[in-house]
Amino acid sequence: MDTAMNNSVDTARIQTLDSAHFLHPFTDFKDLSAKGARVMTRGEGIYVWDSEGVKVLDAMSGLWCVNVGYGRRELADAAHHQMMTLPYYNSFFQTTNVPAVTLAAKLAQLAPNAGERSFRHVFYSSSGSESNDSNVRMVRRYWDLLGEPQRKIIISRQNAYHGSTMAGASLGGMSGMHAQGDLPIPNIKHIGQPYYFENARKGETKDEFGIRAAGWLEEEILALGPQRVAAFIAEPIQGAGGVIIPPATYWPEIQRIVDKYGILLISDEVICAFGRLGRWFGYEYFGYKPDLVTFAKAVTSGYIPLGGVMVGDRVAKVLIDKGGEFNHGYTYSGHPVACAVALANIEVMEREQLPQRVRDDIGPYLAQRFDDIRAHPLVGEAETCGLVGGMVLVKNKATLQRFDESLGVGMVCRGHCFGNGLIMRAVGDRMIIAPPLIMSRAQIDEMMALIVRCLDLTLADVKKNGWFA
Ligand code: PXG
Repeated sequence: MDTAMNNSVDTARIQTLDSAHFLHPFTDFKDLSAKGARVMTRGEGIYVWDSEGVKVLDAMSGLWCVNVGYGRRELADAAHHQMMTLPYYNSFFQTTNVPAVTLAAKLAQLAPNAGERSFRHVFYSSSGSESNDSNVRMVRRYWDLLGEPQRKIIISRQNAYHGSTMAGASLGGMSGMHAQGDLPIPNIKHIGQPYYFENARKGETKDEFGIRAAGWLEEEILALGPQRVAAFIAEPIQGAGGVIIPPATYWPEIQRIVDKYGILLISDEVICAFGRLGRWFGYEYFGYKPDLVTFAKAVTSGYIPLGGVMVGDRVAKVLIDKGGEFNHGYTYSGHPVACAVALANIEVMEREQLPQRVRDDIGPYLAQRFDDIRAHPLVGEAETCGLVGGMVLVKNKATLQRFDESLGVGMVCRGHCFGNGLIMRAVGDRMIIAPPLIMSRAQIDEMMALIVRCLDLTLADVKKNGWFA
């Protein structure tokens, strides 16, 4: 407890108002009303404080976004300055603004040059979901303009997350989301995910499994008819799905398949871009070449909403040269304040060399510390990549038998994190982290000690309940 940080918010009053008026995303409203939401009031570095003065190490960077950490004056100053200069102007009617242009050029410069697959253009939105809606619009327009209007189907993967709008949720492979609202919309198909721990055959190596899992894309293309397939969309590493890191063979094989059939490749980098994997973009880490790149979240380190699509030359050329007016856009496409904050955020990342730090220093250090976690009796598998990590909790370490899902062991662990000053997420029985990129080694040690404590408490619970084999 760090009461010095209590900035005297009346917790009970805020909770009452919260339950009376605020419908939270992905929340059982009645359940939350009964419990009362935790009121977060302040952030500094890698820590946040709640209204009771409790200090919490935020190992999720808010929601995969606060990559430069909390309380960065440069970002606030950039917003203030831009708000006082030009808080808003649209970019619909033959006008533009300085931050939006400067950021577009900056993003083009950050993306590695890759011939026909270079990125010189950006289409802006305010979120990852909207950006993926824009992707669907651009992909369909691209094929229409090329005289192939029958190419309508976008292939995605089960347990992918691509947002929560109608198109975003449809592209995503979350069955719980599809079950509400008659989703997916037409012309979206899902193949299996490259999750070795769950989907590999007995005796199959990771490399063999990676090739087989990528092969599901080719099977689907052939089943649908290659001339009907417009694009494949995937996250470099599935984030919300539980930090599913594909085997090294997966992405090269995916690249071979999309190239063979000439279909577009969309890399949804809402989580993996801006240093998370030790590169500016996640596709650089895996070495593939997408045609469209979705970004959001850490482009502003979450300080203000901004998203967009980096449009590679292959698509941009067709939309620009053949397209005429593109009937799509948002009030806030190229919002000057959001773009100014993004520029300040990228400046911090460059100055502090955050992608390089993740690649050469704290990423490898986190990986090393995860080796200790792997030895924990409750942990069946634990893996990191850059500054994301996931571990699966198992009933029997020797046989890797999983817990019955209905027991909610991941939620038990998350409860202990909540009570012990750590934010770590549970996705089923996978515990996942994505901490701010500014972490010191000492702070990684501090986080790992908290993780071990929470795993120990969870182990004691499952033993007490007779769930452990
Ligand atoms: N694509 C990916 C890969 C994402 O992770 C989105 C698109 C949608 O972005 P917006 O800005 O519309 O939310 C995301 C968002 C979770 C969780 O539980 C993850 C996200 C959002 C909410 C919850 O891990 N990712």
